[in-house]
Amino acid sequence: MPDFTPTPADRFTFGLWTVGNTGRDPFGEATRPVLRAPYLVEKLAALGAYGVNLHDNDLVPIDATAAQRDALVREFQQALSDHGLVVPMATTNLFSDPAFKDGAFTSADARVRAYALSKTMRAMDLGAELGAHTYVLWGGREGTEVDAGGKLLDALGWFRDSLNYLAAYSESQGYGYRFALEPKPNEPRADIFLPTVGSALGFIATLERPELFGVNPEFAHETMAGLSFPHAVAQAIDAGKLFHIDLNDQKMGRFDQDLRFGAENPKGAFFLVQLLEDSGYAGPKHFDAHALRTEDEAGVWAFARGCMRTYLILKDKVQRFAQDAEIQAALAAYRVQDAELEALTGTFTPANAGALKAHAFDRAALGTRGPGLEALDQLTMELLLGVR
Ligand code: XLS
Ligand code: MG
Ligand code: MG
Repeated sequence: MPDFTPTPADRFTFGLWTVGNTGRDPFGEATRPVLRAPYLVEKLAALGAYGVNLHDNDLVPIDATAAQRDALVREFQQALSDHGLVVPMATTNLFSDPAFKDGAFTSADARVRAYALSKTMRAMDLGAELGAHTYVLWGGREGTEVDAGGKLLDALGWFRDSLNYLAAYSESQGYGYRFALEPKPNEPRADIFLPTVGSALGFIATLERPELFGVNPEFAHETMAGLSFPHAVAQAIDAGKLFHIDLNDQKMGRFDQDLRFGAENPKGAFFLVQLLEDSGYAGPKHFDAHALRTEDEAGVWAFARGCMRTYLILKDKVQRFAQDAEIQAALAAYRVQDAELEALTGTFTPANAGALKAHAFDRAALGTRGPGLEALDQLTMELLLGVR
């Protein structure tokens, strides 16, 4: 039995804001004290994590002086090098400050849009200084509660202009960032722009440098929209756009919970891990989640260890699934091949189309065949429940 202890080779990352979460929610104050960034680095390294990610203001307070900023960055870099952690991803806090209450890149106020660009460029400088190559853009305040302002089309245009600007800045500085748009349907805004992975993929195609942009899908976000996370991730992989991933869990139809990975929907988590492993996703596996508000610091580390262990346990299940003869036989039986018809459907030619239209299909037989999904799914469940 493997012991499921993570190592940096597993490429697990956490945000400073995740293990540093103090338990504050819209109805209650913090339940845990603030833990400083160097301490979080030390603890994550001891647990076997690979890296740590951050928003600019997770490390540097928004009103810090240049000297304070430099001292905090130096201290953080020292902790990273002492404990062997890297910073693969950075992002900007464009949601906490009241200046962004009606949007950052999509604010109707040109001064706010300009401030958002300026703040993001400075946060990109910080990320580059720390070695990040992925830049996440989560538009938490890019949205509306009411559409009386009539800015829907303009907002998309302002958003596009900002992303084009930031990509050009990255290139001009030689940062080489790959940008990952993170969709979310709602919270904190009632309706956030680019609410799903599909919306973000469509928008990327309209940018000046689409090759620099991909997505950062989050389990909780697609689930909040009532959508399947594995389906969203599959579409991102298919488009060559899975630049990063935020792993956590979520009850459908609830407030944004950021639960421990696999805590609520282990079967969905299994199919997600299978997708990532089988498709050869090589990026970091980032846990964008936090310990329950009920927990003390011990609970925070139990949470972090739990995220990584669950991933490794599911990865082991993925291997067992691939080696299970009965499951593989059921999978093989599920797919029906037909060389003659596949020769006609592979490529359009007038001759193939003509032959296909003339072919006599046994429609009744197609409709009566049982594909065996009940048995296959039960085998999967038994494997997940540990009896195979
Ligand atoms: C919020 C988002 C946020 C982003 C980074 O729901 O998940 O944490 O990942 O700004
Ligand atoms: Mg989230
Ligand atoms: Mg996230």
